[in-house]
Amino acid sequence: MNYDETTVPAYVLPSLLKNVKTSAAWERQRRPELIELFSENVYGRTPRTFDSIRYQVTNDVPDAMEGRAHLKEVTVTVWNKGKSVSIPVVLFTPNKRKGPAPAFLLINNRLKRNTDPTRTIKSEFWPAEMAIDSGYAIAAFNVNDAAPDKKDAYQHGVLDQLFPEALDQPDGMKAIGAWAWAASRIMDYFKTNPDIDFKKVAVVGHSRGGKTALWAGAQDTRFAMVVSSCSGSSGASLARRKYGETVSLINKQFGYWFNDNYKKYMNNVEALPVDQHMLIALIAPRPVYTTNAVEDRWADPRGSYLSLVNALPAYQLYDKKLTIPAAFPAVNNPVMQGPIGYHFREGKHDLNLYDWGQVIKFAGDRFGRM
Ligand code: GTR
Repeated sequence: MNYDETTVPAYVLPSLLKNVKTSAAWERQRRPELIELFSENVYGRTPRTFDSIRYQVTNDVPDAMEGRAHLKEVTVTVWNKGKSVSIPVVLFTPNKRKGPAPAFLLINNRLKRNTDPTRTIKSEFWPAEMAIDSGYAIAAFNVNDAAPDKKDAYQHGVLDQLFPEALDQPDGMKAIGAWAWAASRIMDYFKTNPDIDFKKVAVVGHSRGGKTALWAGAQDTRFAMVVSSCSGSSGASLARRKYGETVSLINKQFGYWFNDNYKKYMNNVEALPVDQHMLIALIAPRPVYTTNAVEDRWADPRGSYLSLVNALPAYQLYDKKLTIPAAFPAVNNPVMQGPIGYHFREGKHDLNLYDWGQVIKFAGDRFGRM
């Protein structure tokens, strides 16, 4: 595996804009083309329809966190062709607020204890108190409830119950597709909850969850912001650099996250019609914040910053003057320029209080402070 910058190959990224020169043409033509290319070659196609959806509040505590927050545990159940899948959601909304609250939705790829509704366990991975005290609602669902994060069991959930055809098709979605699809169903629920400012929902994820947050935000423009922590290969980092985790390595270990077509590029990444800067560009003009950590070379921090640099032309269709520094930022020195945010922090592969602190600052400047 390559951790040596001097052996990164010379590479040419596929053209982001092609001939597109305006935001209108981007939205009409290039954006759908790119979603199609990522669906076909990387994450799989996301089913457009299902039969019905239902939201059931299973626990309602108006005075959680010593009265500072309203806790709701909600089960989102989706039906298709007579079968169903239920995804539990934990949601805290701040009691002190002027109107509906902006919200963070974490795609939780770790244990449920990280999103403990009783707050007996407090985790930096989902610092609910910090969000609430900053005026944000904070929610989470666990990826395993949509598609178990295991090579031999990922089918059992959204895929085998609701969309079994996806399992047989080379461009059918697999685990990441199912997780992103689930994030959009939580968004469906948010729309029915008057305590949440539906126009100010940020989807957040770490690592495999960070890859998923990007893909969810790329497709579903209802997400007003995307936060992707240490997402690395097939997330925020450029595949063609072949630094750290490559397309080949990730498909060997985690092939079930991606569609079958992606395997064609394991030893031929140059032929992949997309690279990850295009995934970032699909979020334009909405704010995106990505992070990396010094001790996480596996996720190719530099390659992830280069994705932002190379996504910039799409953002500039909306704001000609927007720039970000060309040089890779120094450690613990966040970049926040218009809709683009990034930091490279000390420490390991994680989503922690430092990350959330920067993200809350970034969101405050863009969503307005509470
Ligand atoms: C690693 C994997 C990464 C990343 C990480 C995680 O083992 O190689 O792509 O997704 O897991 O999700 O923590």
